Amino acid sequence: MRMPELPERMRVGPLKEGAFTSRLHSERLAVLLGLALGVSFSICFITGVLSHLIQDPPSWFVWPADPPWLYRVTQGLHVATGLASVPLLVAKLWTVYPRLWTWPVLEDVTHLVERVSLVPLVAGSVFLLFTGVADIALWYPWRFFFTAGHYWAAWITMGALVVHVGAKATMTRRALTRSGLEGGDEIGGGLTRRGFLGVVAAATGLITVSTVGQTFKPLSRVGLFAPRRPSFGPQGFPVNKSAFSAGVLDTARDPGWRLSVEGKVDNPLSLSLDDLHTLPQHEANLAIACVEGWSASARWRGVRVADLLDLARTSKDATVRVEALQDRGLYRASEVNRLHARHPDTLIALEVNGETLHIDHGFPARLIGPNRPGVMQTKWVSKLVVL
Ligand SMILES: Nc1nc2c(c(=O)[nH]1)N[C@H]1C(S)=C(S)[C@@H](COP(=O)(O)O)O[C@H]1N2
Ligand SMILES: [Mo]
Repeated sequence: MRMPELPERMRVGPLKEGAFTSRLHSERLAVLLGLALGVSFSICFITGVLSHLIQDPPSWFVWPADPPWLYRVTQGLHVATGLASVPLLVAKLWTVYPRLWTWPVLEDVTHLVERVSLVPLVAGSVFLLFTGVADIALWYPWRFFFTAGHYWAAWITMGALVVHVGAKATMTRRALTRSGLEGGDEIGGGLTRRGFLGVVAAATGLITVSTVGQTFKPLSRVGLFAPRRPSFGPQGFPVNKSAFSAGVLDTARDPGWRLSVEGKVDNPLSLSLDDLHTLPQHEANLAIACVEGWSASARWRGVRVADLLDLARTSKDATVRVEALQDRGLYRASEVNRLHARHPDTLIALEVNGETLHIDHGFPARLIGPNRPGVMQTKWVSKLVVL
């Protein structure tokens, strides 16, 4: 079935032939921007799914504790590629939006599928980048839970992207084999295509360079737009959640504070802060790598989780749930898998950079371990429950 020709009286506004005069609405430009977005979205998706698996592991997934810097890199990439996608997406949408007014609206079934897949693709992309940017700015102008919304939108968007890539494969190949970006540039004024691509590349580069310093030390001095400065905060690194906002100011300062080790143990423990100080202390250089893309290293000192587990007599492959004094909030507990629990650098830290922990860094004791998302480095610990 063929769509009829567009009736004469409807050929107005954007439906008029030649309504879009800019040479920037070119197929080849759309393809180049699409390829760049394909790469950034793929890296962003893989690193995002990985972060999700680490925080909510299915039974077949055990995230290793080594190498200790791996999560810092994958999550740094997640946020950096997400931010870099913003100018790319804006440019891509600008380049292709006239196609919304092409006639016939539908040619055949393949065309229908391709058109329909644009709805989740465009809406999902905009949603992902908007919620991601808002999240790293700690701004939550919505009512759903960010992580779940962002995660499911990513699957829908990537599904739509696969359909889109499939539908555009032939056109992409055609556009790429045609030579030169400047073809057609003799018509119309304004920015050339090469110039436009240059502007987009510069914007992408600028966003990356001015934000990646929040996790990449050499660029921290030019991190003008980085939401966090890795060296800004008590004891030289940032605080997202203060003791005040977690509602633990009093319980954390209570001299009667104790750390209990319970659950599947033969010898349950209840240790005071002094007890913890009399146990062997270990030091490790470890980073807090927040899911928001910032990270900061420090030298931590405290008691090995493995030593506590041995004292409490647990099985060697025990998983541990670490609970905070906090009685509300999503990050009041985290799970330590068997590899992390037995790693010699996974600590219940009492000190950082040579000082007693600041209350906003988790005094009297916090969990800190290698290769863990920041949200799983629980502060104000009061309980280890062996599962
Ligand atoms: N008890 C508790 N621990 C917590 C959090 C929290 O909200 N409550 N926030 C986590 C997050 S998101 C990060 S990135 C690290 C470092 O957070 P900070 O900047 O708040 O110290 O601590 C983690 N530990
Ligand atoms: Mo975080």
